[in-house]
Amino acid sequence: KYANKNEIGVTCVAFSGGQPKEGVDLGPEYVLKANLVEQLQDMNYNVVLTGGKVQHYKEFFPESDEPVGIIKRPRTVGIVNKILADQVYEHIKEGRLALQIGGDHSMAIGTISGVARGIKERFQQDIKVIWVDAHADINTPETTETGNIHGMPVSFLMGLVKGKFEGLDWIEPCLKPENLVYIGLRDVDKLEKQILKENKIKSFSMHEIDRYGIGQVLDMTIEHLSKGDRGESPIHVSFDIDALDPSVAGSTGTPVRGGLTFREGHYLLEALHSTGRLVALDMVELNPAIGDHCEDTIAIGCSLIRATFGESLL
Ligand code: 4U7
Ligand code: MN
Ligand code: MN
Ligand code: MN
Repeated sequence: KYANKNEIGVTCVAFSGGQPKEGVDLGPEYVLKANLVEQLQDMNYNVVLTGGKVQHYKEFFPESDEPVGIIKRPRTVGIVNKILADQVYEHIKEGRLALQIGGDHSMAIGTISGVARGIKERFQQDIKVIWVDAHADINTPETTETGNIHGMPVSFLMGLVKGKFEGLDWIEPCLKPENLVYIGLRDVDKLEKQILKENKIKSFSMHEIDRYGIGQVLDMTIEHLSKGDRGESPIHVSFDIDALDPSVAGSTGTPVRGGLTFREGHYLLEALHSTGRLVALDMVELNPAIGDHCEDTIAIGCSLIRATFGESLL
C-alpha cells in the first residue's frame, strides 16, 4: 500500500560505533554472503542496494571523537546516522520498502529519522514503530550507565534528550510515545523502566508473551498502533536479533537468556507482513565474531527478513 513497486531498498550498515565490541560491523557482509539478495529476488522483489555495496561511512568519521561525559563516540554515531537517514529517506521517496541490515542499534536513529521524513512527505502520516528487543534502548545521556549509544536511540528519536547533544544535534524528534510498542523486553535498566512508565509506552515483555502467547501480543500491538486511524498507518519494525533467545541466535553483543523462540520471532514478522502496513525493517546487532556457529544466527537473520517480506510456509 505504501510502496508502489515490488522493490526493496537495502542499506548495509557496517557500523559498530554505538557499542564497544568488534565484529558487529561485519553483520551485513555476512548476510550478503549468505545470499539474501538472491533470496529476495527469488521472491520476485527488485533489490536496490544503497551505493551498490556495504556502507562503512569511514570517510565521514571525525578525526577525533573524545567522549562527552561518559557518552562514547557521539560525533561519529551522529554523522553516520545523518548520512544513513538521507539514504533511507531516498528509498522511501522512490516508493520502495526499506531494509537496513546492521550494525549496532544506534543506527535506528538514522533509519527511523529517514523513514519518518519520507512517510511524512508522501502520506502526511506519522510513522509507528515496533521495537523487538531484549532491551528498551531508551536511556538518555543522563540515565545511561554504559555510555554506549546503541542503548539510547529511542530517547533521541522521541526528543527525550535535554538540549542539543554534540554531534547528534541534527535529530528531529519523529517518534511519539503512543506510536511505539516494545516486544520481547527482559533486560531493562531501572531508570529506563521509569521512562517507560512516565511516557506510558506500550510494552510487552517476555512475561506478557508467556501469559498471552505471541499471537495475542501481536493482535494487541496492532490494536494499539491503530488508535486514531483506520488501522492502516505505516509501520517500521526495528528488530534486534538479541530479542531471540541466545540458544537460537547467539552471535550478538548483549545476549540475555529467556528470549523469543525461533517460531515466535518468525510469527511476529509473518503476521506483520499480512497487515500490509510494513514500510521498513531494521535487522540489527548480528555479530559474526561472537559465538561458535555464527552462520546459524546469520541464516536466522535472513529467514526473519524473508518472513517480513512475505515468505509463506504454505
Ligand atoms: B541493544 C544497556 F546497560 N541498557 O544502555 C545499555 F544493559 O541495542 C544495554 O539493545 C543496551 O543491544 C543494549 O548499555 C543495546 C545496558
Ligand atoms: Mn538488545
Ligand atoms: Mn537494541
Ligand atoms: Mn545487543
